[in-house]
Amino acid sequence: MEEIINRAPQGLNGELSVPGDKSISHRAVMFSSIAEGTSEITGFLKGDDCLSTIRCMKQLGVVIHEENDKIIVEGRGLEGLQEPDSLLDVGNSGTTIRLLSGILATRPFSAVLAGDNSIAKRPMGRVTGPLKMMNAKIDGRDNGRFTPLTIRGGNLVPVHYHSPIASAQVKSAVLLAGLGAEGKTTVTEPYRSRDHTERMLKAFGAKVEVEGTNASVYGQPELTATTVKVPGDISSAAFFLAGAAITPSSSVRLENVGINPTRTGILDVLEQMGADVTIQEEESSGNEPSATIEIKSSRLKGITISGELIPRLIDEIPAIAVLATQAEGRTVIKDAEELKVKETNRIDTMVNQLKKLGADIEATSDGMIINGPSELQGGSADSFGDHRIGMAMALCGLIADGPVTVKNTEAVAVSYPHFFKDLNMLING
Ligand code: SPQ
Repeated sequence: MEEIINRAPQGLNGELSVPGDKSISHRAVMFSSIAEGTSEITGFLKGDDCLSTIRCMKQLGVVIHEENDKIIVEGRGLEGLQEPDSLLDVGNSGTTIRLLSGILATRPFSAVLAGDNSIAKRPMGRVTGPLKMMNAKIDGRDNGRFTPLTIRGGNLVPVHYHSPIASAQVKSAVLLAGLGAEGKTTVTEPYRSRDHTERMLKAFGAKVEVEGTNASVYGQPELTATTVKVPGDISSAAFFLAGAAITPSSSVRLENVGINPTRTGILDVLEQMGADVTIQEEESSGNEPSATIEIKSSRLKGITISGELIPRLIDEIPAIAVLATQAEGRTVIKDAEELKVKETNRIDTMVNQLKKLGADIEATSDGMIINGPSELQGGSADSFGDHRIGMAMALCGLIADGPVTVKNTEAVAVSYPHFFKDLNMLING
């Protein structure tokens, strides 16, 4: 599939609720499955990745169905999961395979996990390494570093794992495995990564402690069913925030956007670049805060983005790269090597794609340098099967001097199935 995006002379205008948060939706289904009793999930993201999680949990014997827009999960408790009789296919979803590996490490049966071509290239040793330290038996290509993974778990010992990277998937896999070990399991990270696992495990009744960059769980808790309200995904909202900021005459209002502080780096960046943003926090319901965010187009200036900010906006960097092409001066993104191991190498992909449309952008060993503002040209771009690249490149069409054709747009269904419909709605104001 391909989409053609034309210049938007009237800007982006209107209001919108973006779909549910992907990270929270995955966790809601997994944690409901390993809790006792029936949980209800509202606002669940029906994107391809989260549907992969539902499919895998069903293969493990969990009954999951939809009722009036709610996802109902009949939890079996951790011990109630069953050995799957076929391969667990995670599709394109890194979160599914890495978090599920942590859960499966607790179970004394065998399961095989694999996904698509992109998953086959993504590093799994970061998760299988610490899980093996906990006693799980894991094999896979290159000694368990790549898919397909075979996991036989049980009899785990707790660990204090010092992760070399700030990764919520690594942290979550180890903490979930820690649920099956007797005693306290701790993960220490160089910087704090998104904390949805810690917040949600608490809501299901686990004993969780967080102190600075340490997160701990106590093993063998009784997890009890609950209700999860999933807010809108700030990573999806980021495309409209960036689009409105760079397209003259824009004014967009986004409702019910999750503003968990471990995810709001994009808001810090917009503010530092001088964007016209208003954030009105909503009354809290559940464990995750949300807000209405309004943004208008404005003059932007280049900034440096690095250090602890990076894990708080890692998935927004494709959108930020587009934003930076329209900011006055130099934007430097560093400490972002992790971008190389996402659905694509997001440093190389964004740099090559934006260069083709006339941006002044260079890749560095750990990020990119963008000089702006530059007049983008119409032309063709490709998602290369990466949802965030497809959506970021679509934004270029809004301001380029000719239409931008984005190829392989079916990938956006991973996190935002009706992205182009919503984008067109705002273009037509
Ligand atoms: O699930 P997947 O494929 O890894 O998705 C991505 C994305 O862009 O949607 C990354 F490619 O988000 C990750 C994110 O980068 C989702 C996530 C989570 O839900 O825990 C954590 C981040 O990854 P990591 O490797 O830093 O833990």
